[in-house]
Amino acid sequence: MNIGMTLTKFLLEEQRRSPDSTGNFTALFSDLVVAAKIISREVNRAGLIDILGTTGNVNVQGEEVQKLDEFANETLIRTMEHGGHLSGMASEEMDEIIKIDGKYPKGKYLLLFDPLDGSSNIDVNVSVGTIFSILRCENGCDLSLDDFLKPGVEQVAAGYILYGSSTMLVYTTGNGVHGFTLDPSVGEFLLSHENIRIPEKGKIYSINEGNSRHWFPGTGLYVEKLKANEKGYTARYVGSLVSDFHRNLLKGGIYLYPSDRKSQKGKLRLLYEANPLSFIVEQAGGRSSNGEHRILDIVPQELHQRTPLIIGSRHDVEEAESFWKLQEA
Ligand code: AHM
Ligand code: MG
Repeated sequence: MNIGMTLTKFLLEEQRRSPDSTGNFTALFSDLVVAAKIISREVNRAGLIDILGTTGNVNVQGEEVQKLDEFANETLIRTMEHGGHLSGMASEEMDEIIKIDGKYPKGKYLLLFDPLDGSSNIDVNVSVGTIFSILRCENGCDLSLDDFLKPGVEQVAAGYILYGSSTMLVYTTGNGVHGFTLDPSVGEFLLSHENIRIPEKGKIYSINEGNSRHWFPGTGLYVEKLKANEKGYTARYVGSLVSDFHRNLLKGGIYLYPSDRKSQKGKLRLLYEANPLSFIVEQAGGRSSNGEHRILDIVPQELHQRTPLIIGSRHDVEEAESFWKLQEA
């Protein structure tokens, strides 16, 4: 382990390797780290302060908004709007895009995020996370919805913060995947997982089997095949995508949230969940698909678009895809 390598230092070194870099991106990341630390602090005090439970509101996805969801959303917006590095943001919790208006200077990037993924786990002390995706802002930053509707291949960075047994930040800028662990005693993210590679094949599968009565045939056949495998797959499903993804990234495995008869378009959001995690998994040597197409090639039609997601170790995802031709509506 590279003792004392903070995230800021690591980013500066990356910046120095790219001669055209202006430092804007590093500064944007520093703001993001501040937001992550604030959210982490609040998540860690949940139960001690009045932050558990619902706000009584329903979000654009039709889901109940948790107080911590709202706190994380507000923290990200308030921390990121000042810096002058962004022209706009989009959040899973907000109906519309957020434009940086006259109050603060505009920058050349767009930030898209799921402020607190795994909402159903908040009240029961199970790991949750923040997922983010960064796009370059074209058109001189005269912002419109279309600037956000870019395929995942156009992301310049993506990552997540996992509020687990420790708080970790994992990210990619297209030069591999790196993980940092928050050391609460020094208040810094320190390099703990350099150049993460996902095993080519895993032994873990993660899917909500409670939905099996709604599944299309291919999903059921695939899961049965895993169970019959003599080498023995094991099921692990936290129900927080970030946690399930992170475990499978480190240990190898596959996560599936397919479309089914109940959710014809899948459940997860393309721009806030599937794209950033797909960028990471590919950078780590893994694969990601909606069953028919590479996730990163999908051209979004709407901000809150949902997608089926099959993501993880390369061989496992390829095998799952071979079952998808058996799906039927
Ligand atoms: P959220 O962003 O509102 O928390 O929803 C996404 C979550 C994922 O974290 C998780 O993998 C999935 O939804 C679980 O869904 P289900 O409870 O249907 O299995
Ligand atoms: Mg989510």
